[in-house]
Amino acid sequence: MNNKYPASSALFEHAKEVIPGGVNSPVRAFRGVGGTPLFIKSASGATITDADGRDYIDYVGSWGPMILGHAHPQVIAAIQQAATRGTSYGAPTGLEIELAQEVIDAFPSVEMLRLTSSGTEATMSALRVARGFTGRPKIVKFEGCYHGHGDSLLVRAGSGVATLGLPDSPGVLPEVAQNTITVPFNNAEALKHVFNEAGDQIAAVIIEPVVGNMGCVPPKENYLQDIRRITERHGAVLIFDEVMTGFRVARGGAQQLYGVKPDMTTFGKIIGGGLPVGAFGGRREIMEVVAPVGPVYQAGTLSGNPLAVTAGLTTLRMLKDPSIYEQLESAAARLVAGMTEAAREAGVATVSNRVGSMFTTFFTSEPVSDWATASRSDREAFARFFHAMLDEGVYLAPSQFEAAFISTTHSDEIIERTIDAARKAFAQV
Ligand code: HOZ
Repeated sequence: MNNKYPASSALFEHAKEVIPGGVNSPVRAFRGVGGTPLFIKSASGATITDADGRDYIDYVGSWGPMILGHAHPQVIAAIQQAATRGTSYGAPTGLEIELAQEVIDAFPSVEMLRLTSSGTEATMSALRVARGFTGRPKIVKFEGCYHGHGDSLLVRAGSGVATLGLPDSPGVLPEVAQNTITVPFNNAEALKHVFNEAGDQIAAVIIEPVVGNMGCVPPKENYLQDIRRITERHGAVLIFDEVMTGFRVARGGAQQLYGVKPDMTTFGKIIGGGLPVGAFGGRREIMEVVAPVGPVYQAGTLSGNPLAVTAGLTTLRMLKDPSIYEQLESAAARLVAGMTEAAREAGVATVSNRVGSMFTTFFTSEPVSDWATASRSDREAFARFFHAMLDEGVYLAPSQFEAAFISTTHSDEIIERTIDAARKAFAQV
């Protein structure tokens, strides 16, 4: 029993009896930092409340979706209204067209979109489509990037896989894994080399254009442009996984920010407004291989679920106000500057990477640009910082290899409180 968090601790003990590891997704288990995961009772704005009744400033934001803060009144009202009309039909609705249109309008590279219920389904399906379209077997992913838990993608993956230090997952057949080639992020030469060796076998390159899953790692200047050129030259499908970055780093995602047009894009998180929605889309010619137009099968009972689509649509429409992205940018910049200063004052070596309202403070003194550099961070120092922040009422992702997210409800006052908390927490590292 953890006396600091008696209610969470009791729930965790019970959960472990009936749910593997007590959690329904490994990243929640605090394995990277030790201790008892907080069980959450409610959330509102930038605050989450745990089972012991304690409030925390939340920088997890459900791992990205809650860009407008928790329980936004407009989103909640829309969901409540939608629920009175029934919660699932297993038949098409006009709402799905509206959501697809919002995404297409924001992402010029996307001409058609198929909705799923999660980001994992979206990336898995996008790869199948790319293979069906090109008739090639292999895919390329980047070390430390994470694209959900589809078999071909659990190879040198980031997020929970990196946090737990797992080798490539048992249960993934070697013949599946051997069709996944991995290369270091931010190294165009390594990708060129792979294409020179096996270019005519490669169906797709899938990338988080701004990585969130080894912590936040931005692309180097012209890196995404280089990848675009290489894939184009070899006729491989370029897939931007914008599950995290879509509508986050800019309305039009990382592809808008860096001016690169992929062939396909995957979505999740924000497009569901906190309910389960994913999507994959891209050039019409590619998307028309998807059943029932084409032969590549992909399906889902709850795909395009009316409640989830309503939450997403309401969120995307509210995000049309460009001042929102300015506000997020300045809040995040202020927070990261404040934390950097606090670390410096405490004599703790940190490097912070930030793109818009997502960021990670790495406990290292070298620039972090790929998995090799991210993985050299001092995870024990991170764990001490994490728990000290928790004591100060700030909830960060419980791993060095995750991004923090800011919402529109992270006011100036909340940012200042977080910087004060960081000052005290760095002193204990
Ligand atoms: N991409 C999220 C973590 N980096 C997913 C959350 C989860 O795995 O539960």
